[in-house]
Amino acid sequence: NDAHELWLKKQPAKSVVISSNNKSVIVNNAIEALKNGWQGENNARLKLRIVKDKAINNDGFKLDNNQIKANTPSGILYGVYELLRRQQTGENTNSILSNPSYQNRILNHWDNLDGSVERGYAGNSIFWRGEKDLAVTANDLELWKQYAIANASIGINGSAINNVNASPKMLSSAVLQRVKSIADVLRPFGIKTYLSVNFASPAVLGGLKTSDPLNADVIKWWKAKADEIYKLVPDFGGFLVKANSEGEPGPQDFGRNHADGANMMADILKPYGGIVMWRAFVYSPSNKDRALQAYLEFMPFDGKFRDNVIIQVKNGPIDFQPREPFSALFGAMKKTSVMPEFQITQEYLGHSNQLAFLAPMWEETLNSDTYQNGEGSTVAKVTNGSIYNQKYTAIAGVANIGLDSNWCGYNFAQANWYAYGRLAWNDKLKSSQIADEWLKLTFKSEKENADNWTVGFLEPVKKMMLESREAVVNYSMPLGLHHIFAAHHHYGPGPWWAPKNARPDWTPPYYHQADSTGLGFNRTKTGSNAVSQYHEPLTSQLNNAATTPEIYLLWFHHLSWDYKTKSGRKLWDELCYSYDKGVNQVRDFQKTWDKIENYVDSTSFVEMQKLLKHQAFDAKVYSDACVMYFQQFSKRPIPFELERPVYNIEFLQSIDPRLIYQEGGNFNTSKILNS
Ligand code: BDP
Repeated sequence: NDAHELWLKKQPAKSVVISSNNKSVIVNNAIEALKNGWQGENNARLKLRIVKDKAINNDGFKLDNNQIKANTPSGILYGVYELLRRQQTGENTNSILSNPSYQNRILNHWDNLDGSVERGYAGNSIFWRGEKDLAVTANDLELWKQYAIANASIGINGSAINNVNASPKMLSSAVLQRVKSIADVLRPFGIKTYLSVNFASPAVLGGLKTSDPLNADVIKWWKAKADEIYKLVPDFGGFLVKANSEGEPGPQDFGRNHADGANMMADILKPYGGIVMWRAFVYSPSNKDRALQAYLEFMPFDGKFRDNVIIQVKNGPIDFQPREPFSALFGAMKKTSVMPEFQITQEYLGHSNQLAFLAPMWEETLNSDTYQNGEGSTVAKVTNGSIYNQKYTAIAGVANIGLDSNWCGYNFAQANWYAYGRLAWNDKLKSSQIADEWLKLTFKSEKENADNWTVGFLEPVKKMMLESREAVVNYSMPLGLHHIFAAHHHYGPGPWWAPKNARPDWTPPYYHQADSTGLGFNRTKTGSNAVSQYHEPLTSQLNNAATTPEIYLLWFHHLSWDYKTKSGRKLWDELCYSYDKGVNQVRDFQKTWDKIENYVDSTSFVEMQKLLKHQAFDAKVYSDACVMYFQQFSKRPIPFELERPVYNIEFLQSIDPRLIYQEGGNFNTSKILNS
């Protein structure tokens, strides 16, 4: 099992005779994929046909009796990969019509020009090595090609290739040459290139006095820049913009608003067919509840954006926590295109040291009912164009990809890249099906006896994957808790962290509100009233603890330690039970994995065994830290039937949780802080 091959393991291919009515580079790449991977009947005849079929949308396709039909070359490419996947996983290959849920299925790379990756846990950037090292090497070209193939195989058709915290230098002519080279490699696989842009580029890079979006010179500057880009990259996708957020510049610096800023860019990109993805990730310390702010700041502009602007909204109102309710902006902006942003990289879910299969999280968000256009107005439907009339539809995932030989930091993290692409293509897919596919593509080899493999490997490992994100929630932030991670690096527990001069909305006590009376953030009508941003019946449901789904309980309510939860246990006890459950889930994962040793190569086996051991350590650290910290407020005993804490809270407060674990399960004592 060569992890670098991802889910595209080389199999000995049978021979196939292909006829095609199209000779584009994309179709040629599709033909090459077929020749390398055909698992059907030997010497089969396969037809690839570009047609005009009204049942097929965008880059969708039909698969029937050894024939693939599509309206576009990309559609043929996706049809081919669907066929190859079905051959490998043993699914039927006839009478299939498949249309993408979203037109633009984009990866956001938080890659910096210097080669580092913000929140990246898989090595440095595959795109950048520094502004002095822009020359394109043969290795670069080969790696980008492999990246493009992997994306095409799961339907991803866009890459924003630099960090949303964008350096103005990204738009320099020298850097744009490299952007062109990247785009030239991605294009033959149906992938458009996008750039994150810094709003202050006209001043910082262009030397203008201002970056005011209504200033004529500024507009001229952006226009010239767009011309330059489109000469190099004729199918350039557009701009991704983080403006007036976490210190990034934006239109508000010049007394303008989000619509002024986004529309200026949209007007410039329009003649080229480009789009602007304008992020709604905004919050400032002055407001009383961070969860309210994106909604408050963006709702007044609903209907004010050009049709080639899409507001890019993170799945939850705060920030990619292990669990959040959906952002209230979904469905509420009825006259504006809105796209979901998911995070594939595990910033808040254990980096690349913990197993967390994220499809269940995204499925949960996509299936959440916003009720904004009646029952059934799920997040998926209010963003994919099936309810509102959006000219463009899109979805973004913050990539977990780097230079590590396995691309993603650990083997199973590849499943998250895979899952994101599959869900972006088909937002109705079930996590279980995605896990099933990925496991078969990644681990199943010819020699396995199918029955044994299914019972001995596939089923238990799939179960482990499907439970893994919930386990992280349980041992870190159960019952709607959020943002109680350690500061800065966001790894491990930090519920106590609140230095005097820290921004309050960056400190965990702001979010958990633990005190002698109870725990949780009151976002009901008697609190910050975030519940009012949701549509009925959600407002009423969430306003009442008894009707709030327990997974969101402490997100919306500050409840007494004795509050009776659905299990019949008091809140304090339930909290302890949740943490304990998370720890035990990971220990069960270890047992599951140890049993499957005979089904995988030893490298994969040992890697995962080590990872789960590390995760078990981390889970216990998280659980002990939170239980003991909250116990200082609850002043109640840990239910006697549960395992006791094993670490001291003073110790846990003194360590950097990223550095304390040493391979094999020893403490790295040199990394104990204050010692
Ligand atoms: C937060 C990350 C930060 C990103 C920011 C964003 O901690 O590194 O820059 O989101 O999405 O989750 O802009």
